[in-house]
Amino acid sequence: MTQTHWIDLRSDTVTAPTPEMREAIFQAPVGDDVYGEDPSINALERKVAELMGKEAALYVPSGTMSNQVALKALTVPGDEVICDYNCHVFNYESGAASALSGVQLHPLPGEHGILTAEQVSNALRPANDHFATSRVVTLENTHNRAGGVVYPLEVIHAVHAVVKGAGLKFHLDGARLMNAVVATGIPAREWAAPFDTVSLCLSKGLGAPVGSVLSGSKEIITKAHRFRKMFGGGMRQAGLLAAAGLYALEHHVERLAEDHRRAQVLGETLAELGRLADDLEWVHTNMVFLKVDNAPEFSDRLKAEGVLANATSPVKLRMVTHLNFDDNQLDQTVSVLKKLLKR
Ligand code: TLP
Repeated sequence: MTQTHWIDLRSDTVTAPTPEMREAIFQAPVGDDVYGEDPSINALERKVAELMGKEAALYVPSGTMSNQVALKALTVPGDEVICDYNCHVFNYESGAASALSGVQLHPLPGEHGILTAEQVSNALRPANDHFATSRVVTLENTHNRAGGVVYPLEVIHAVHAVVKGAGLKFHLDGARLMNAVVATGIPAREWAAPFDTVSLCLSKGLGAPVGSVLSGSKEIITKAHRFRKMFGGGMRQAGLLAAAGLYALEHHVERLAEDHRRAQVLGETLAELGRLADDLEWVHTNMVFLKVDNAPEFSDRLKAEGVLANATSPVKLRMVTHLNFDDNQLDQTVSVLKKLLKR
């Protein structure tokens, strides 16, 4: 059901709904969600709250909105949000945290996207009129720009101890949290437990066309609900979309292991060619980064061979495996890489 003849490795956001998912969309009961009356959205929110071990959840149109309503609900203008300098909130959300919540981000140089408890502790601002108020620490798991890296759970616990010791709030951009679940066997609620708010995307590896879900306490989700409306994300009969998300959570989680296996093959191929941007031990889930002399030019050469991959820096490209990338396409991609990158 992909609508394209390309081998599209630009992102796991490029997938098309399967025929079965389309059937679930077709059958979905709907209502007006601004009135709280959409049964499919209500069922999705209950399911994700349960999955994450939280009191409540909120369906929103995108991962960006999910992160941003969370930050808005957890902060007041003039606050500071501590994050890794490669995280999505800092790099790819159009400056939303400053524009929409009036907060400043305090990016720290994480190694492979991972912040240590010591780094976070050293970044806390003393109570003093000169400083912004340290209010939130946000982590990303799996970490996109680090290459789909799974955050070590013990590091999360150590950061959590610092966060709570200082009376801060803790947010998780878990856009690809289910990839971490499948890669480690650690259940979602265990990953989610230390956090006040957790954002999960349905439209990445899970293969739904639209939507993310923010989970947290009833109090925070009630606030986030108001900010979703303020940000223009109050939807009506969006149960059609939520039904795809429900379907994805029921049928597309275990299969993420296939995406991880294919990413390993790409990683091994690139390592053999001396072109893997990082060591193979950092290929944890569904992403690989390759290093070349000129990434935009190499992206064009790949495209001429039928393979799409985005440059993420002047010398790096990202390849992301997903639901619409099969073993046949994997073989073709490996051949193309060997042809273009042979030493
Ligand atoms: N990531 C996209 C691009 O925006 C870079 C991608 O192709 O990977 N958190 C993380 C960790 C993400 O990777 C993304 C999307 C988001 C949040 C935002 O999700 P959307 O695109 O639904 O706003």
